[in-house]
Amino acid sequence: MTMLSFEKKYRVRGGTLVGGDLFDFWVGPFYVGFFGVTTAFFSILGTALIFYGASMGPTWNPWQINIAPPDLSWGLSAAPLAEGGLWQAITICAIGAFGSWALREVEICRKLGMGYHVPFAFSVAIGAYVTLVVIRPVLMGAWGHGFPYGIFSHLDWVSNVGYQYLHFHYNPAHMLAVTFFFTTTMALALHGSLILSSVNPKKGETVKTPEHEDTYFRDLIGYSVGTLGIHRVGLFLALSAGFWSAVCIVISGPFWTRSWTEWWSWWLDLPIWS
Ligand code: UQ2
Repeated sequence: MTMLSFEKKYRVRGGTLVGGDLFDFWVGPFYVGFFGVTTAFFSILGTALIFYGASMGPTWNPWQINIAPPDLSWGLSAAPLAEGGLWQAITICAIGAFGSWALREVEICRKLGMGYHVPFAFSVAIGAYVTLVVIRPVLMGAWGHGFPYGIFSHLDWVSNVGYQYLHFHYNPAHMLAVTFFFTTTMALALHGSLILSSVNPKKGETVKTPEHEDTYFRDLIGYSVGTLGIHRVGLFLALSAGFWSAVCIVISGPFWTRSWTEWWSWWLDLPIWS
């Protein structure tokens, strides 16, 4: 089916979660929907608030602009705009925009009769962000535990929080997260290179079949996970990276306050050594 006749077939009303037919239309290539409107609302408002926050600060240098969360002394209350309230409003806008985007993805899945894998995957990323700026700060009793919005300032935050636990690389959930990030890049490198090696031949050569891809890995390591399987592996690896990232930061503070190197003393404390 050509793209144009396919579009005619699927660009029909229905599948919306809220609003019925109200926003059930396209603008150029983009589906709008109720959540397209809320995405635009939250992202425009949030971006405007970031510019407002930057205008109150000492610099327009994009690397140095910083919008900080409230001081810890504000606890979990609403702070004045200039004292972290902007950070709170921007966080609400960010969650509103990310959530709206995910729900717009769901509506598009429903229109097309597809699975919800893409919005599910995006939700894991949203979950990691929400863990950083809502769940962990709430568990620790202050919005001031959220990370600041700024290129260098958020890097400083990561470094400082890491050193608070002496050696963050000893955090077992951090170890899992890092391992999944690296394995994700390896799997994508294997998959991307394998696909290009078979379906992007040089001039005059023919495109190879999936059997070539299977056989390549059977010859090399005695096993092929398969053309569908590699995408399952890839999704699992990528979602695991995000999931364990969220776990590794949410346990730091709420469930473990000392050095992460010290956590491993459970091993030395095993009764079998005595
Ligand atoms: C594969 C396959 C693909 C692939 C890749 C493999 C034909 C086009 C990359 C090889 C992958 C394996 C053996 C599993 C890797 C596992 C981890 C945890 C990295 O067999 O089928 O499809 O792209």
